[in-house]
Amino acid sequence: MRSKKPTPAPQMTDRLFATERNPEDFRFDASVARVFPDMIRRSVPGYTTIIPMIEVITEQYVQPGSHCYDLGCSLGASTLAMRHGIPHTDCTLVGVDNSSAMIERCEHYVALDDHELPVTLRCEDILTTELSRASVTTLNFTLQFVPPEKRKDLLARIADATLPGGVLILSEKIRFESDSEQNTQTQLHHEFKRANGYSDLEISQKRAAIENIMIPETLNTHKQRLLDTGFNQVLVWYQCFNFVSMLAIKNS
Ligand code: GEK
Repeated sequence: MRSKKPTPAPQMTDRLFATERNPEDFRFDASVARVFPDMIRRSVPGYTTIIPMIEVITEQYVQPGSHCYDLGCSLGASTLAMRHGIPHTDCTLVGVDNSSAMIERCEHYVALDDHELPVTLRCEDILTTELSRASVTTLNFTLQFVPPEKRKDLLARIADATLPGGVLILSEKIRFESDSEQNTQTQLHHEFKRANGYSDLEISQKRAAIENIMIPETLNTHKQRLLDTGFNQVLVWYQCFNFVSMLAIKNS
């Protein structure tokens, strides 16, 4: 008898901040995991472009017999993009997230996907998860949730684990050196959210909930730290408003 494929989870609309709520820090719990695909698509400009490009970049840099990591994999959108970009059957693909609600749902999405490369999911902290022989590592909007003082050590660990010719795909919300550009780009981001159906109350409550746990840095800070920690070249391959994706390359 053929094993029964799981059915897709229904797509839930993000209404988490639609009504007035007590101020408390945002957490990646079950209520967030349930609406996450809708939340990230309507909140992050470029997300729906970045995900398929992660497949393209992975295909370009993956090396036979290497390990690929998606750090902060959430429900596995970036993990599955990487999976489809890996043509070698001797590679391993590992998704890591410290939210058990995310990992439980991610297992479901991975099972629904039809690619044959196995995916290992770890419910672990990316600051301590084991990394080695990496050709492609992805931090797709995850580093921004790591306390700033811990970011350098994490990036140094990733660079150390990266093989010659390997890469890190780093997507982040950034802030700008100039107050005027910061204000304009923030305004445009909020317009993007309004155009996607979020109300002013939802925008302001979400902003208050994440301001202590999501700390954006400037593009220069990111680039310099990637160079300082062991990558040799850093380029921006995508930007929309205050959302950027970089490619950090280690020399072969
Ligand atoms: C995507 N990459 O769909 N250790 C492990 N996981 C962490 C840590 C940590 N220290 N800190 C945060 N996370 C995904 C989207 S979401 C981005 C990534 C967003 C996890 C957290 O639990 C969450 O699932 C993810 O990083 C960030 O392409 O919500 O804007």
